[in-house]
Amino acid sequence: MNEQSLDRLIDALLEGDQFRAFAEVDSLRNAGIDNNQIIINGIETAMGRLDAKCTLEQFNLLEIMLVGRAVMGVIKMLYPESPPVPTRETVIVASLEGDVHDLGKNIVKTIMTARGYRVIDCGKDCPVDKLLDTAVREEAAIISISGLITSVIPMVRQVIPMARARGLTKVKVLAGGAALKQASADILNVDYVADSVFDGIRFLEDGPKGEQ
Ligand code: B12
Repeated sequence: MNEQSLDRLIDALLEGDQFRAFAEVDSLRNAGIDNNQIIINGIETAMGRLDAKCTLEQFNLLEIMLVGRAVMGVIKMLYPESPPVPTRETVIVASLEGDVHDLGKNIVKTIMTARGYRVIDCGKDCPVDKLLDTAVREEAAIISISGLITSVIPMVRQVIPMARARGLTKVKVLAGGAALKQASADILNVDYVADSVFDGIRFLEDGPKGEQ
């Protein structure tokens, strides 16, 4: 892997410099680095480093928003095509009530759509009731919850029992995002906790790790 250009992409993202980030993505792709690596080793690493700027003591909203814009610009550059006609199941994506982080959710939406899923976005700060109403109405096979703050964990635990009570007997519930991926599927009471969007898709298509 071309560590130097990945570092340059990370710097450009952290400076919120969208155009420099695009140029770095171009050179990474010319060097044969694929989209998965750019997202996991570039974008996620950059956002991990942004961590320090997201505390109560040091919090610069404008700076963080510019970084977010640069990240979503890069995602659009990596997945430019208009959505294909869906060929796979319906997935509902959301960040739950109290959680306004949506960059990860938006990446999940873009990549699952590009993969052929029919994706319905319930947005951020979404109450579990609204999530499940949408899942029933849209006949969803999968619910993808993105969680960046730990306070949503009790809500995540309620999703499967509440879904079953509404007759969604087969819906699969996936969890991901920085706060949720530190917990196990048992603790979160979900079917699978994904390390990345690619890991989540692998679970949906190949089953639990080790099963093929
Ligand atoms: C950017 C950011 C913000 C931005 C969000 C902008 C936006 N539109 O999303 C803003 C400035 C708004 C923000 C606000 C706050 N934030 Co903030 N934020 C972050 C930061 C720096 C990066 C998060 C991010 O976007 N990561 C990048 C994405 C791409 O990664 P990701 O979500 O993990 O997604 C990838 C995978 O995990 C996966 N994935 C994600 N979801 C899912 C779901 C499924 C199903 C699957 C399969 C895969 C998957 O796909 C992605 C690509 O692979 C984190 C630090 C960190 N290390 O995470 C803090 C962080 C999440 N924030 C935090 C806090 C405390 C806050 C605030 C409360 C700040 C404050 N002090 O007031 C507020 C309000 C929060 C609220 N009520 O929701 C804490 C949370 C602590 C905790 N554990 O509870 C963190 C960890 C920072 C910290 N160390 O304190 N924040």
